[in-house]
Amino acid sequence: MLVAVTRPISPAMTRCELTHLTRSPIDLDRARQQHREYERALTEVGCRVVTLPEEPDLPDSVFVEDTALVLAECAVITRPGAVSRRPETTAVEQLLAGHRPRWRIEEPATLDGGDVLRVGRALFVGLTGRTNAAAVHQLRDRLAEWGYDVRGVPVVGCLHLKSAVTEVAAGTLLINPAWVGREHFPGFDFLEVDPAEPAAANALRIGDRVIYPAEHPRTRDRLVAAGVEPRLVPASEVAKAEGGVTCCSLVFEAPDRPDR
Ligand code: CIR
Repeated sequence: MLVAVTRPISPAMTRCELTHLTRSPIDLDRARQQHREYERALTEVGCRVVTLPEEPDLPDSVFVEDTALVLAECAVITRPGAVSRRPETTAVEQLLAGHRPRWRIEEPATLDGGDVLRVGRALFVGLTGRTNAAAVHQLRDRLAEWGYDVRGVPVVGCLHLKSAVTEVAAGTLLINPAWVGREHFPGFDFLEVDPAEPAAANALRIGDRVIYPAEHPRTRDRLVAAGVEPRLVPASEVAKAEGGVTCCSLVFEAPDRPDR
């Protein structure tokens, strides 16, 4: 079955890292309500939600996606680009120890999971303020034995590759072409975000379902017109921390073991 690892909103979230946005007040109660709704959506689309303990001193710890990349064959523990986020990997690595052989991204490489878009055996890796070329090389070297094709992709204007592009249906990418070029994804079909909603390219596809923020109605209409009926979730508070729907879970196949 599919497991979705999540972590609660930290009480320190108001001190989160910010790169492209100016700080605006995060309503922690509302953020927690929205996170519960997100977890309900994960359950609805077929995941068993496993929640790690809260991290009161790690402001960005709800964004578990950035701490690991879980593939069928192994789990890659990242070395997050923001120094404040590096301690987040410890609890995630412990949990993943029960599921996959693990290896770590090592200095001088930095990698945030939000920069990795996996489509089949292709791993598109955003070159951003958080993820560098050394990480692309380490991924390529370590994953070649399983046939992964690891490609570095330049990204400008946003935090992570998956802020700019995600897969919303087999072979179809939802993209903001101002932040990442289509030419890096040969053979795909594209759906562009509405120009009034630049942050609307982050969708979470699980099986044939798509979890999508309720705050981007124009792009949602484009998805629906293209035959994608998203499960909407309110995500206004994580958006103030430059997070979206992919960032708040790590989803992977695991045997059905109710104990973990
Ligand atoms: C950060 O700057 O690291 C957090 N405030 C937001 C991380 C969002 N993660 C993601 O898009 N994968």
